[in-house]
Amino acid sequence: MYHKRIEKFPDDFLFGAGTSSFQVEGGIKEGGRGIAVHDLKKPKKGITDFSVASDHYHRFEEDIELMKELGLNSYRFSISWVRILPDGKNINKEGLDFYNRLIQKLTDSGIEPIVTIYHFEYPKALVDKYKGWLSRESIEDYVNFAGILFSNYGDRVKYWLTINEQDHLLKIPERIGFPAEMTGLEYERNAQTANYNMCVAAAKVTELCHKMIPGAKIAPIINPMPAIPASNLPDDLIASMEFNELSAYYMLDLNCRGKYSPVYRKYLEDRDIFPEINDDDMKLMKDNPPDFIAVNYYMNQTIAVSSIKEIALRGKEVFVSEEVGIYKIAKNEYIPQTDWGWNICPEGLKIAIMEIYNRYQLPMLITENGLGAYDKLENGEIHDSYRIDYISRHLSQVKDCISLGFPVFGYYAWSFIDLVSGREGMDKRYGFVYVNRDNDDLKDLSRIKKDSYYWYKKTIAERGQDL
Ligand code: BGP
Repeated sequence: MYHKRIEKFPDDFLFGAGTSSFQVEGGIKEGGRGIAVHDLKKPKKGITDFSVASDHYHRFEEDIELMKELGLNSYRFSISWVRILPDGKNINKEGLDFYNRLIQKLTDSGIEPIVTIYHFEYPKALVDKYKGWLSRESIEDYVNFAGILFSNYGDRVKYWLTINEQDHLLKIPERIGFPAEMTGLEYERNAQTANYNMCVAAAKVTELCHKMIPGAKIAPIINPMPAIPASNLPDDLIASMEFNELSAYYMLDLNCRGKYSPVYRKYLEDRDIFPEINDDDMKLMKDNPPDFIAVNYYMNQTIAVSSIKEIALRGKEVFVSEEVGIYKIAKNEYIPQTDWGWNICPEGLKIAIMEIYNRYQLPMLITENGLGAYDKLENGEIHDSYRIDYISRHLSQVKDCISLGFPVFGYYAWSFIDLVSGREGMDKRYGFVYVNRDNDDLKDLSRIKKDSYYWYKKTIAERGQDL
């Protein structure tokens, strides 16, 4: 619909950027930190591990100065579970102090901290003890961890995020501590048990947050890839709707309504992977909905119906090209892709915002959005016009949504500074600030502002007037 647009973003709009602890901090053997499950994963050949990352653990003060200069009014980061509770049970004071200093520096700099409680970093000790999320004991340990954060930082942190992309997390075995050999039916059943336990844990933490921190707001984080039907065949539209249900909304239905949606329930029943659930847990979820929804958006998908008529298991890949009997991913001539084959479709962000609001009627924060690219350092400069183009077009869609009346109250580019990409190491960079290192050579780890840094600074100062 053609419509009138706001001239600038509202005064209280949060212009932010984000990171996660294991991707940015490094110092994994320092400060009494324990071992997280993914610390043990052998990186792909030629790709770095997380041991030094961007060295934020030692340079956070310098990094916050750069945030301040950029004009960020909010910063999203995660707290490493194993810095706070190295063995999953006992508090490590050094870990508490580290985040205390970080949060203090942020608030002193006028930057609103927004904390992800659990971003892909699970204590190995809890996997060894009771198989992590497969056991109900995991719920209490997560609640205990969150309670420690609320009591130590709740005076300064008012926005909390429960679990980063639970929908994707369950497809990356090493991040939840499932052995790599676990496959097939066993994997799928266990993933559903872990999913259920995480939903119960998130509901308990939502309840606790509201009890412990007056006025605090808390949300789950979803990574939707809103589907466009591959053709005008009605079955492609149905397959697109089912794709959205099975890849994203199944989780929000549990978080926001305490319900398994019909399509998701049937999917689980037909494959004999429906987890054991109980009425008290479902009531707990229903009674403790989030205050808002956090959306990580990178790409959309184009979906066609899968013509194979059979009930099949999905497997543990994050991106499957076909869910047999349901949908398959199709090409779309209108949508370009990144160097890593991720679709670039800013309109997809608008579709996600409209769909999520229409379904849940909750305010939204865009907590991740950005472009992974091979940046080149040339004569001390990084000319990343492709990133400026990507972010400005996505932010423009957010402006459009706000103009239409959708309650989006902040945008966090991924990422503030270069960090170690989950699967691609330092090759795939996302930051406004370049970190002078590569996979094999730590160089001097110095910070260099990219062209996109200056562009975002101007955009924030003008409150998005040019978008
Ligand atoms: C999101 C994660 C981030 C980040 C981002 C980019 O799913 O929440 O932690 O990794 O994706 O992904 P990648 O580094 O694989 O390009």
